[in-house]
Amino acid sequence: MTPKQVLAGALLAASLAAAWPATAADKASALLKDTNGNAVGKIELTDTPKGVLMRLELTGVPAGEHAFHVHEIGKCEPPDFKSAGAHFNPDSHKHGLMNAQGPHAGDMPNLHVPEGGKLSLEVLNPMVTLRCGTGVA
Ligand SMILES: [Cu+2]
Ligand SMILES: [Zn+2]
Repeated sequence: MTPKQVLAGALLAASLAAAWPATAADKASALLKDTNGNAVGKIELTDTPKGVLMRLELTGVPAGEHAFHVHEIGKCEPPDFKSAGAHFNPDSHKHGLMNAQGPHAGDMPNLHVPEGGKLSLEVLNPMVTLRCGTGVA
């Protein structure tokens, strides 16, 4: 991954690191930081009957296209966030939403951050859940 991709991917991993302990309810949220420890927004996760709805508010993120994934380990250590591990992939699929043998459950559409570095968006990932012990097809 390029540094930019690592940034966005790690954003979610960071959020999950903070979110997992609070998953008794059907919501979780976290503040997001970049690799330098600067605050760059927040994410709110809501469990729905069809997957996890993610409301993302980014500020001060470099403009351009960023990959966005759920990673397998809820732990985000700078400077490279490799502690987050690979993409969440409990079913041993291949990477990519367009891959015939894919996708990873953690694969999601790329984020397109405009000039100014602010982005608000909601995305539903139908392949993950906040509930422990309940698989999602
Ligand atoms: Cu990633
Ligand atoms: Zn992947």
